[in-house]
Amino acid sequence: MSATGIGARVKRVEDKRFITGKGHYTDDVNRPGQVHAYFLRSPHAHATIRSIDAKAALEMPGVLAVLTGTDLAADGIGPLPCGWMIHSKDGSPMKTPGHPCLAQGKVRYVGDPVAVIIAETVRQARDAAEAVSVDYEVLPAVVDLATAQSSGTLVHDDVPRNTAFEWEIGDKAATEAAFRKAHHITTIELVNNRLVPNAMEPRAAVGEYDPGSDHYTLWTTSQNPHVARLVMSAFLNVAPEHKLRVIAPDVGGGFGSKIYVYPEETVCTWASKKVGRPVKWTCDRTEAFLSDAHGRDHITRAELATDDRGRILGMRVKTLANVGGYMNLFASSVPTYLYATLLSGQYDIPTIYCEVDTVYTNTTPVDAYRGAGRPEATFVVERLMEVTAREIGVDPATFRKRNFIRKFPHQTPVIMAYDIGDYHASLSKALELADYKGFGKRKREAARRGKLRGIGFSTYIEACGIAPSQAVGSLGGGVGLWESAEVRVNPVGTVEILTGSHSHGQGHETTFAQLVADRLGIPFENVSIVHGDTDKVQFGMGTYGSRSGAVGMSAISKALDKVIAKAKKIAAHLLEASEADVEFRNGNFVVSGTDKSIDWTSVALGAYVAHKFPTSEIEPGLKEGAFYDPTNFTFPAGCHICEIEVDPDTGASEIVSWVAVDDFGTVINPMIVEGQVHGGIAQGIGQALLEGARYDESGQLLTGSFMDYTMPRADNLPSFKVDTTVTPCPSNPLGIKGCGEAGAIAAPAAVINALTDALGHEDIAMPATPQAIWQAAQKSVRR
Ligand code: MCN
Repeated sequence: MSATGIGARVKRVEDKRFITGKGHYTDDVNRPGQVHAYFLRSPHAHATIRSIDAKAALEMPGVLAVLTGTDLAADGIGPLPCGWMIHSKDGSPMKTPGHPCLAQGKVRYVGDPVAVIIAETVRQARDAAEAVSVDYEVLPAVVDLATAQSSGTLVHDDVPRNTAFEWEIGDKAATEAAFRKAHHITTIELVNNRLVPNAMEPRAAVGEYDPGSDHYTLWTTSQNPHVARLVMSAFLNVAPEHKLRVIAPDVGGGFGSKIYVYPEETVCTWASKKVGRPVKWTCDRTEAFLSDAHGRDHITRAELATDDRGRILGMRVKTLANVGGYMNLFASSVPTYLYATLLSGQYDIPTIYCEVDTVYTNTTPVDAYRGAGRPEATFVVERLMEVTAREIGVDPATFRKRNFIRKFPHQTPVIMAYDIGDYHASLSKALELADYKGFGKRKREAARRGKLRGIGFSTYIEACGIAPSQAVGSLGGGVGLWESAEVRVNPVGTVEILTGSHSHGQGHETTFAQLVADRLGIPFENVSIVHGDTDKVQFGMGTYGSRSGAVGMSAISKALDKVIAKAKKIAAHLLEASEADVEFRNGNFVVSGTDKSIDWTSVALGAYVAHKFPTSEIEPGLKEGAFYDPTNFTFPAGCHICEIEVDPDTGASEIVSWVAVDDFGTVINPMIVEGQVHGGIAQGIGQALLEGARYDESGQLLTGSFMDYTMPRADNLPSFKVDTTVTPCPSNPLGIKGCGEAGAIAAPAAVINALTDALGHEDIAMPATPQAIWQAAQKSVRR
């Protein structure tokens, strides 16, 4: 392995600019003549807008315009789309009333944008917003997910029971039959708490219209600028599409929350033409709490049927999923195909039946957040495994081992066909690293100090690199799931990679360059990665579902194959040898069995000088592109073990040890992968112990700032012990499985399983705050 090749711990090249304050984010973009947007948002969760009076605001200093939903409608701009069509079990299509960029007639959550004020400065726009008079008729709000379907109030008048769809997967009759045969049935009820994404950089946009060329440019904090352009150009009526250029410069984290086309960036683009000036908007943290799509928010009842030898016979799950006030772009796929299809976990479960009712409430829209459906599935499965093991009196590790899938490929009863894995290997390694055998001793020692100590497992699976396009399309996904790449070799042999993937913290500039340097045998520094600009990269599907390694890098690999094939032809002419005799090794084209060779740089130059090969047969230059559509998802899996100590007198908890053994197939950069795992675990621990969005009965977000919404900090986290096992993924040429979400998927179940173990199996909901732990500890002591 070279010092910068595949498998090397190369330091992230992008970090130099990030940690020295030299990153270039959307808020750093300032255009000549730029003005500022401020969004007036609804203070009510549910209300009819009787009228909006902007006269006074329009007369205030610096104000150029106050635009509302009526102006959007007058320009023929329709609602934001939803990208994934789900059908209910009765065959009816999901109910997706439009999501207007600025409210039309009604507001449906606190923070719903009602008007945009455009002014010379942000302050002037903000001041003017106070002078806009909106006459609301406040309506009762639907806030509680559990009762939303039976509420007398409708979030959307044309959606009965506030239910977007009632979906099912699996074989109901076979599952019922399995439960009838069961020796033991475990039943759990759980809530997967609503989370606020809180990327470090809030969303931002600068829209600019150039009347000379009739072109728009939008700088924005997007994870997938090409999809944003496609969607936005369609409903902003920008035609042809290329008259809108979308640039996502450095983006400071997304975690899924920046996949969608939101109202604000769309409005800035549209408004730039209306006011004839570039329009800038930067979200503040309070707005972000209200307007970034939230994550999770499920209520689930789940049952597991086992036989008298502790083998799983079947699983039954009923989930209520909250989508908030509107159906966001991917919101319908998250609680369905990204959730229920993973309920088999790592286990050989003969039959599963799952129903999902997806429900509107007067709350911020909910969509994908790191893991998107897969943490919710893992939480259901791994809590069921834990509770069942206790109820049937089997050690939780043994119970898992007994039910692991052993043979691959494995067809689960819920669509997914797992290609490869070795779940025994990751569990065994994790048990060793966690010194599971010594746990009893540590628990007794903790008890002597008055502490309750528990250990919890999460043997999770996830599906990344969502694919293939045809399969996803047949399930209602309105997008292709391939990725594109172009390899441009310059005459001096340096290489530019244009990729449709987007990096917003995952280190693509490093790992993608490692792949290229490794394949071409050129210095790592001679490779640069271009992404995030629709005028530079022709098209791409962007980044979500931990797909950039498996899908994005595979597209690069495919384009590299083509470049090498062409370079070989040119090299053969330069070497005056037959192409069949030329081999490409370590950056040199070598005539087999001789010492004749020519290096990469000379061939690159030769391709452009083009004197020594017939240009009628071989075109000059060296540049190739590829689209890569994988044949399957990748299925990363692993075992996380959490050990926790609880002080029963105060409810304080401390995670004292964390072991993670993950299988990400071939690892390109172990240091980056470890960083991804650390970050994901931190977010998962945040969900389990600290974070939770809460609304009051009227739909006001009570946890709307960092004073009330607790993010994990370094002192909440232990030092993680991370390791890997490797089963190379067969569905892409590099053998890569995604790693970007694994920690967030695995961690919540490991924490809660450890806590319930510490608390004498007293159930506890997330976030398990000190108060909740203290109450559970008191119950446990009384029992
Ligand atoms: N990698 C590797 N070897 C592997 C797999 C991946 O070296 N076997 C490298 C990749 O080359 C890439 C990184 O690890 O540099 C993550 O790769 P991958 O798992 O393919 O995930 P993506 O790059 O597609 O990133 C998306 C994923 C998701 S879905 C969320 S959510 C998330 C995450 O990554 N959001 C993040 N990690 C994040 N990290 C940061 N800092 N910020 C976010 O917003």
